Amino acid sequence: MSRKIYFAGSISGGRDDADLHARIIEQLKQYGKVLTEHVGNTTVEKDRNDLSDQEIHDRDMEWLNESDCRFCTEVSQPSLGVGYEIGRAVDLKKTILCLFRTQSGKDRKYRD
Ligand code: 6K6
Repeated sequence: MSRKIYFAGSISGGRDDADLHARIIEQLKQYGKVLTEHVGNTTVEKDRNDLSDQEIHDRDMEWLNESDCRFCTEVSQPSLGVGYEIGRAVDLKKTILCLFRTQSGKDRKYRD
């Protein structure tokens, strides 16, 4: 059975990295089924399918729960939702891989 991967990335936090997310998701597909392909979809807002915020949250948490100990995320674009999902993944004892683009310069913001 194929491994289930939960990929998280900023949506309301900003869609500047949507293309990058799509490329990461394409790569991740070599290793299993990515449950959250919509995160790389630039038309995610249109793909809402009339789900309420509560229904989106509950569906995402079900997917996070059933993912095979793998939670991947791109954190260069700060996002409350991704932060929340990282916290939930820690609680569920998932293996977490956070990717950060040093070229974004966002790590230097609070260092200097
Ligand atoms: C977005 C706007 C209108 O409709 C939508 C559809 N929204 C979402 N669908 C599925 N997952 C979502 C949606 N919005 C946020 N998420 C989850 O939160 C994703 O799993 C992302 O990893 C994370 C992004 O959080 P924000 O705070 O940047 O939105």
